[in-house]
Amino acid sequence: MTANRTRLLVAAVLLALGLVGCSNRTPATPEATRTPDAGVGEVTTDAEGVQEVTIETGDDYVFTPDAFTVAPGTVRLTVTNTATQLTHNFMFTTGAGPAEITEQIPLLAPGQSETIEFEVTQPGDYPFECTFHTALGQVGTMTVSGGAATPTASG
Ligand SMILES: [Cu+2]
Repeated sequence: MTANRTRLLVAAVLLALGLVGCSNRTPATPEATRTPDAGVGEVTTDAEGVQEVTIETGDDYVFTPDAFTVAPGTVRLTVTNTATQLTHNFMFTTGAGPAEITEQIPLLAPGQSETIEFEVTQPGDYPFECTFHTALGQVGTMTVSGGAATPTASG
């Protein structure tokens, strides 16, 4: 009796998490449950030509924004975890982009912010993910455009 109830409960939880059930259904795109800070997702270029962009994640399974575009060159990417509960990470999906980007943020605790810097040369789409929550849809894409970066700020 108790075991049956437990099994039922486990099945219900798994169903709720979408881990079982119809597997050929396209998962719903998650939506951020928070408002991003000003300037988040905006790509700016400093005097040295370094492109800077900040993306956020929080107590949900979404990168905000989940897509941004940079030009070939140096990218300084900051990922801020505004969560009070959830730990995330950030890495480019292995073997998925036109070229490998090995820089990553292995662990981003609630309230933490980390910056990585890397070079991109080959245009195309570079998928990234939080490997803790890939199954929950916490993925995104950095697009490298064909042109060179133009400075948007001086200093
Ligand atoms: Cu995550």
